[in-house]
This record gives sequence, structure tokens and C-alpha cells, in this order.
Amino acid sequence: MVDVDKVLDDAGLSNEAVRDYVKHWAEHLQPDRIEVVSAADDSRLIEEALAAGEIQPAGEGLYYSRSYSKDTARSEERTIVATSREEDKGVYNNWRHSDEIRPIVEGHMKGAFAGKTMYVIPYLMAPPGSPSEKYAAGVEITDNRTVCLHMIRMARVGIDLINNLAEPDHFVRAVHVTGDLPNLGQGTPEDKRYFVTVADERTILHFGSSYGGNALLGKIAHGLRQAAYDGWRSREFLSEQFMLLGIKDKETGKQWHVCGGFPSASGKTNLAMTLAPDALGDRYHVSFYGDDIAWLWVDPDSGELMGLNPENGVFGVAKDTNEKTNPTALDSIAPGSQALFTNVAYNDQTHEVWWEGKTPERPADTAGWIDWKGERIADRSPDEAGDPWAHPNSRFTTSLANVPNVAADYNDPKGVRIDAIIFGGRTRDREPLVRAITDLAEGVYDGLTLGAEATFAAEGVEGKLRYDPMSMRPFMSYAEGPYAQHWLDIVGAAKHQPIFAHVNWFQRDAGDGHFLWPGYRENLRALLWLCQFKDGEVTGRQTAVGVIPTEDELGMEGLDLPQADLDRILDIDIERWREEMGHRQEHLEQFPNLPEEIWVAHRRVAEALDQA
Ligand code: SAT
Repeated sequence: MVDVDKVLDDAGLSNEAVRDYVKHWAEHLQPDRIEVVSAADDSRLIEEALAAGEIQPAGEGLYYSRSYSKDTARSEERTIVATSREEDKGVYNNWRHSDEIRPIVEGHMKGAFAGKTMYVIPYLMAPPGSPSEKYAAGVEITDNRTVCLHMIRMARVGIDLINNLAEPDHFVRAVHVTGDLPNLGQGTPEDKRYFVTVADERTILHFGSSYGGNALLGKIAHGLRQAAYDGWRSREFLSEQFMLLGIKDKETGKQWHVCGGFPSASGKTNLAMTLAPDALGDRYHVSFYGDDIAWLWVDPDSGELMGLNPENGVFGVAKDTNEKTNPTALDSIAPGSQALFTNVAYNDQTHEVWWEGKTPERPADTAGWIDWKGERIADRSPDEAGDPWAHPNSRFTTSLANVPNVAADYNDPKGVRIDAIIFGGRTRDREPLVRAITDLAEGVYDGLTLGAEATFAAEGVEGKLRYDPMSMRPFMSYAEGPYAQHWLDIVGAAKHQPIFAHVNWFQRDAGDGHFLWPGYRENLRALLWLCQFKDGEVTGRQTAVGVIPTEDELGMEGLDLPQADLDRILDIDIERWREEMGHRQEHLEQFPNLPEEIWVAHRRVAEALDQA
């Protein structure tokens, strides 16, 4: 048995509550060794992981790893929110009583670290000193060194962060056990995986994965699920799956901050990292705050709605990342950035990485290339020749500091004032390019009725549309009715209300299916219009579902679109919208205790459509 006190003394970990937690779990997990990890340990851990073959070199200061082939995405059906309060049960949170689920997961975890090292990772989600610091502290326990490398990039990791907590006992207890991956029965009735957030005990117990949100517990499990629950129970803040960006008009000096929810793989990372279109010259500067999580609260002194990204890095989808779609991402994973690639294609001779969409063609010479399953491309049968080389959910992990346009104040614990909240999914018809919503309840209603096509990140079937309220469906930790009320309460308390909007970059032609809008950097044009509309500089055109820009207002300099396409994206299809209202009604009826304001907004939109 390891002498835990000695390890913790040697590491300088003095927080007694953390020490007790580590001792408790060391007793349960029975590791051979214990190591406390700080960000300063990164290069040593990298060397060890290279020597152990857990990661491979992928160019100067770049690394590659592969997760088990049946462990390449979050598993929504195995993800559970547990509490001791039945009223926390929602439609999407897969609620179970903690008395029932805790012993099952703990049973799987018993003795699971025998022969292994237990890594103890003290971390903060949010910059030190932020108003939500109280909810940001956590200590992840894991048996997986690569998870440590990811956590160091995605969170602020260090013993000092946890030694001096204002409330020493107020940290999230996050336990991750990889498990015997080839023998967990993934996707079968005997599935042994459990990804449980015991929200009212601020304890996360994840068993049976080494991938992404299943394993980096600071990110989704703490940063979103636990934080959403904490924010609601404390009545202090919202935690949302939102990107956050800043736009500055260098001519006028005006600045706006826009955050918003897009279901996984709807271009959220690309939008957040986007740069102004070249055609607009040097006038606008777009700065990056975050691509996945935002915490929102009202500052008690200024009364403003504020937001920050609690993460310290980007866990971005590699597929289709290239010079055109996201040059900023490519810069942030350049040689020397210490970025990690997961489940991309890898060349073990040249140490290059590749993913679908990185270049228009696959590398011509297959020598040395290995696909995401670890199989040699050169050995593929003719039947397999067309299979992807990289997994569609392959990722890059890099620190925010590597992002070339990261905002100068991204680390500011005070956060930034939020001017606009946007929602957008992949919608092939009906949704115009942008529609602005000035009413809070209607904005929240719009978020609750956000729809998206399923993605691989969520183990879905590509192309199928499903509702994904505020893009939080997989991350909801309490019931949807109180969630909507909490939104109305937090945002409603702000002195200056943000503008809401729904955006859609993905509308297609009904005939040949081409995208009507070029997307990527050009998306900034829609956001600029929104900011100008908020500031009263343009008036747009009122429709039943919000205010849409006129063609003149949109700012089309240097962008030549077919008139028919432009007409379509700046209009709404009343018939399709009327159909949609029935689906929305059914969707919302699932949620007991939805605030009356949301129903009023729904009826108002339905009536306006009837009269249109
Ligand atoms: O795997 S994560 O949950 O971290 C990211 C995602 O699924 O979008």
C-alpha cells in the first residue's frame, strides 16, 4: 500500500479536505503509485508517455495518440446525472437516484488501479479570482497519463490552485477509471461503462473510457454538467455549451462580445476562431475567448451580464479543419505548440498527421500511414479503400495561449460583458441566415427549440434532425422547466439586456443541394449586422420569427452571391415555419413546469405566423 501522506507531503499538497479525498480513493482503487500533477510536469509526462508508447511524436512539439477503437466519442446513453432529489429528474439528464447508482460504479472501480499509477490532478475551471472560482475548483483522479496531458492543456492545473481555496472543502471530486477497454461490452446490453455526475454531492464518477468528455473530467462533466447544476442551485450563474468571441470595429472603437450555442460539429469552433473576411479589409478584429463552454452571470456591481470561458484550451474537431475553414486553428496546432492529436491518421515514418478535409486529397503515398483504428492504409482491401483515414470525431487539443487571435483579456477573471446570445444548428431549410430577437422570453424560447442534425461526437446518425435545447441536451443536469426559469432569472436581472439571435450557415438549395451561404469567415457579416441592429444602426425587417437584415444592411462588399440564394437566406418560408410550430409544441410539452413566459412566446410566434 502506498504511503499516501508521504506522497502528498512530498508534493506539497496541504489542503486537508483534498488529502482526505485522495486517501479515500487510494484505499478504494488500490494503486501501486500515486503522483500529484501540475502543469510544470508536462514535459516530463510527455517524455514518459513517449517512452511508454502511449503517444507518438507528430512533428516538433506535437504528439499523436489513438484511443481504443470503440471509445472515440462521448457516450450519451451511458451518461447519468444522479442526485438524491427526485425533482432533479429531467427529460434529458438521464437522472438516477444516487443511492442506486453510486454503489454500482464504485463497485466497478474497486481495486481498478492495481498495478497502476494514480494521478491526482488539482485544477481550476475559470481563471483564478473569478466570481465563480468557488465553483471552479476540482481534483481529478485518473489512471491515464494521456488524460493528464489533456487536462494540463484544457484546464489550469497545479497544486497551488487547490492548496489555498477560500473554502478548502469546496472542490469537485472527479474520479476517472479507464477500465479494461476491450472487455467493457461497449454498446451491448452488458455495457459496463458509467459516466455519472452525482451533482448534489459535487462528485463525478466516470468508468470505462479514456476519451474526451468521458475522461477529461474538468471539461464537460465539471465545466458543464456540474457547473450548470451549481449555477442553478446557487442561483448565481449559467453554464452553457457556448462559444465566446469578441468583435472590435477599429474605425469606431466599438466592441461587442457574442456567445452562443451550436450543437456539436455545427461549426462552433470554426466560428469562434474565425477571422474577419479579407474583403472587409482590416476594419474588424475578431478575438477568441472560447469554443465550448461559457459561464454567464450578472455582475453585482455593474449590473451587466458577464461571461467567461472556464477552459484553458481547445479540444477541437479535426475533420475539415484547413486553411480555408479555420486558419486560426491550424496556427494554434503548429509545430512547437505542444498540441495533441487524437484518432487522426498518422504516419509512423514521417510523423505527419492527416484528417479528412485537411487537404483536398489524401496523401498519395500510403507508406507509413495508419488509420484511426491503428490499421495500415497500405493493407486495406479494395472494399475498405474509401473508408475514412481519420475518425470523424478525431480531435486536436491545444492551449488557448496558442490561439493567435486569443483575446488579450481571456484570462481576466472579471469576464467580459455579453452583448449578444446566438443559437444555430445545421438546418438545411427554413432558418434564414440570421434573425434577431429582442425579447428575453422569446430568445430563451428560441434556444429551447434549437434543432440540430445528429453528429458523431454524440454517437448519432449523421443527417437526422433532433431538438437540442440551447445545445445542452447531452449536458443537462436538472429538469428543463427550472432550467428555462433560471435562464429568465439570470439574464432578466441584467441592467442591459443582450440581443438574442438565431443563425444558420447551412441552408441548402432545394434543387441541387448547394449551400446558399459560403459560411466560415463570411459568417462575421451576419454577426456584424446583429451588433449594428442591437445598437440601433440598422432596423432590419420584422418577420413573425424575428428581425431579418435587408440586403443593403447585410454588407455584401466583396461577396458575390446569386440573387436567388441571397433572397432565400434573407426570407422565411412561412409554410415550413407553420409546420415547425407543431413539432415545437410537442417538444416543449415534454417539459413539466415550463415557465408561462415561454408558452406565451410560443403562442405569440405561432399567431404571428398564422397572420403572416
Ligand atoms: O468529448 S467532448 O465531450 O469533450 C467534446 C464533444 O463531444 O463535443
